Amino acid sequence: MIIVKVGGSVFSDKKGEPENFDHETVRNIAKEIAKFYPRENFIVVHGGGSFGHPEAKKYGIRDGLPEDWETANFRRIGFTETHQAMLRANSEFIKAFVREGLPAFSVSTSSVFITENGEVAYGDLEVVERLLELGFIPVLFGDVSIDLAKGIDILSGDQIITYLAKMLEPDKVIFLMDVDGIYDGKPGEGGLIQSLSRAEIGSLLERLHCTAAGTDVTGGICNKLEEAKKIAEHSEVWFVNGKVPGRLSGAIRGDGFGTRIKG
Ligand code: IP8
Repeated sequence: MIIVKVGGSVFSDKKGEPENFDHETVRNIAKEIAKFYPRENFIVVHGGGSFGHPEAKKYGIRDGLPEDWETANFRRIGFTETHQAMLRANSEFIKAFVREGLPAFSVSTSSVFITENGEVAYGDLEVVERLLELGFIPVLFGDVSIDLAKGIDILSGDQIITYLAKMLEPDKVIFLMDVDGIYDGKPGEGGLIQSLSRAEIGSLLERLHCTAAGTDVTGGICNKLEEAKKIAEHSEVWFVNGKVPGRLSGAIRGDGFGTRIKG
């Protein structure tokens, strides 16, 4: 089984118009998965990109539900609006996959996971596992979440991946990004790392100045590497460019261009 994470910046321009969607890229991703399905089972998780994040920010979802009824209700409306925005992105994914003959089935993250301060506290994977057994491709997404500490919060696609990988132990986890993989420095400055062992991640994090406080100078890569370190305990991890046709296929086959992390 292979888990594919489609980063928000792969299918959407975060700095562009709200809810812009790169149909061509997602069609290509679906076509590549269709070359391997049903020999391989897949779970797909996508991020927000230009979907969901503007609403989450506008309504202050990460600040949770306060005592004050008016503010709390403003946030409750925002919780719904943010989820609906993510459903619109998800719907485009499902349509693109179905067009390629892939039985992609939408699974709302907020109906499966409960968080505590934004971290997964509880996840019920029964439906996801049954869908896989029945030959479906479950498609989850970064979403709002019911939160034990704050009332409501956001659960990012990357955290969903870590949880799914821990529980389901897939053969591979493939992160699709808008760059060619992990660089030893900022993309364009440091060289692309094509192969990395789990043990080498710690020193790379230091070289990239990823601090314990999570300061991230390289565009989310510190967090991704931290997650990859956990996942690589049981699965092979790939970081490849999701905008370049063929790269996903290469990672699925195991001879692709990008960064491969082995345990
Ligand atoms: O792009 C965020 O998911 P991410 C989802 O994976 C929302 O961090 C609701 C903003």
